[in-house]
Amino acid sequence: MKFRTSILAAGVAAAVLAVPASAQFAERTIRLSNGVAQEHPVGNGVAKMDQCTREKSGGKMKIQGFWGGALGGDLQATQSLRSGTQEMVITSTSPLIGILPDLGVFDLPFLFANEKEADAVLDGEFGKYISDKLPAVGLVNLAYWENGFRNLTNSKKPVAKVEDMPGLKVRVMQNNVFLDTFKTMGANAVPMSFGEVFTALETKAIDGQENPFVTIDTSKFYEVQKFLSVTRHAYTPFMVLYSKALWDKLSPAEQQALQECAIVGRTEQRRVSRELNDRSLAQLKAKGMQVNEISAAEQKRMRDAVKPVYEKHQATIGKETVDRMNAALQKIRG
Ligand code: KDG
Repeated sequence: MKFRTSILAAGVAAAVLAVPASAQFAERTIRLSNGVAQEHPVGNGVAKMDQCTREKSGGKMKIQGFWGGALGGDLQATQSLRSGTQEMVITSTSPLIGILPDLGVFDLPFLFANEKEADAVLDGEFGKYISDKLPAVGLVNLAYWENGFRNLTNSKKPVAKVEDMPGLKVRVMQNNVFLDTFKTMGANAVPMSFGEVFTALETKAIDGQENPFVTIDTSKFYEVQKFLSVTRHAYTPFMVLYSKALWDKLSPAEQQALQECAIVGRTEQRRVSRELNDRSLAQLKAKGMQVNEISAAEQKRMRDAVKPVYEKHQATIGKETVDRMNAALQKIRG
């Protein structure tokens, strides 16, 4: 009996292998949206991922990018995935906390000290722990890419210490942790989708916003912002999300190709993001922005000021998720 089973298994394996790779792939154009401009490093990552899927599928599987929120903001596009009307979105985790509250852990102020820590947590057990929660809400996370460390810009004054925050109307992502972080520092925090930010800054409906240098540069916020304070107050990941409903209709070969190519895209996107980070800062200075660092002493005072945000949001994020994040960071820091 055992002999016959192994013969059967070998037969199935041979049959699968006998199917030419191109036959395991259907002709597909996968619609992928993002809220930033194509010039952002996300564009480099998507180009690499598209090249990879075309190679693996014999040209049958293509990725078509839609930029600048053309298919809706992060939350709206993600809801399209959940309803099965769009295949992919690359989105910040922050606007999705209404779908999965655990994602709020990434918004806790001053959580990561550097990119090395962020990569280790996101690409390790903790990142998988969060990704494993997503199929239940209709999403599949193929990889974490880099949005990056966030810095404050505004049109009114330099911000060198926490006492400089009161009086500033600052746009934040639609997320209660960010809202509380900036309220706790004394700013008037205004939640708003990314697509509305430039016009709101231009019309002075808001004084400031906060994003990584690369986003400030590629979204041309320097045209409507005078002051840039290097606060590095949070590190935001991107998630490369696929609609679970549409994912389940893919062949194992198509799923494997997309999974592998999202990782290939991640390597490229993070590389370009970190390469551009310094160049974007230089570009922002050249475009006339007045840039100030925050001294270590003043950064510590900001950290101390926002500690209550951790206590306040542990319950909504989930104690297990916060404990697992803290354990992951302690393991990395030794
Ligand atoms: O899709 C990415 C953007 O829409 C957005 O997430 C960028 O960090 C961002 C923000 O401030 O909304």
